[in-house]
Amino acid sequence: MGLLGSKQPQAQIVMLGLDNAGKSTLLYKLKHDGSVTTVPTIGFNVEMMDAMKNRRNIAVTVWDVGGQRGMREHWKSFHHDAAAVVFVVDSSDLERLDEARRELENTLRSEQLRGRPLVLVANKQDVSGALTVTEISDRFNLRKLCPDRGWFVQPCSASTGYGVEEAFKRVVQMAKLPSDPGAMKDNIKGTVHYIRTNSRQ
Ligand SMILES: Nc1nc2c(ncn2[C@@H]2O[C@H](COP(=O)(O)OP(=O)(O)OP(=O)(O)O)[C@@H](O)[C@H]2O)c(=O)[nH]1
Ligand SMILES: [Mg+2]
Repeated sequence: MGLLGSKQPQAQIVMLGLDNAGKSTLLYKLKHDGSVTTVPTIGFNVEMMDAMKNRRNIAVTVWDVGGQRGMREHWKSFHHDAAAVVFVVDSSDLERLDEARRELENTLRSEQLRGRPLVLVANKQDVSGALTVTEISDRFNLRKLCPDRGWFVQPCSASTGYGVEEAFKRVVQMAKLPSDPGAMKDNIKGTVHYIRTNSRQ
């Protein structure tokens, strides 16, 4: 049966992070299991994949959005309907960790992403001197940053493939599908908030 005619659940995953973090490399490693030469993403890449969640086959759409400074104002256009957020960090780029943290903080402030789980991918673990998962969690202060959403930090090397499948499985496992009670509650809350805010104007 084709996708349109089926009741197959869908999950939209939005993948964000600074330029050069390794998002596109990760996407294509996951999709094609090959090494690819990437160029900085202007706009976005999108891929669809099948996955299992709660013993059901689901269709996952992964949006890989360019991370250059000029692209970041467009990130919010991809928040709508996201079942989970993947934020990719270059764990070896110590100079830009604060910049990455600030962008993650901005992203998580989004009303549309309220309650959506976060998988922070600590990428480039193959580079010597890369921060460990514990160091990344501390530097991003994730415990404080994510009081009201599930979060997980996945060590990864998009180049070698280390942690790539695990990252995807984790995202799928944590993603909130529209049929999840938690997601429904968040949707309802979001809608009520929207109506209240707009009826005051
Ligand atoms: N050593 C190493 N290099 C990586 C890894 N992942 C990505 N890279 C390299 O990092 C550079 C940037 O990778 P991209 O995947 O294009 O980065 P991006 O996050 O998509 O960047 P934008 O599209 O500009 O947002 C490329 O030269 C990749 O080969 C990794 O795990 N280890
Ligand atoms: Mg890219």
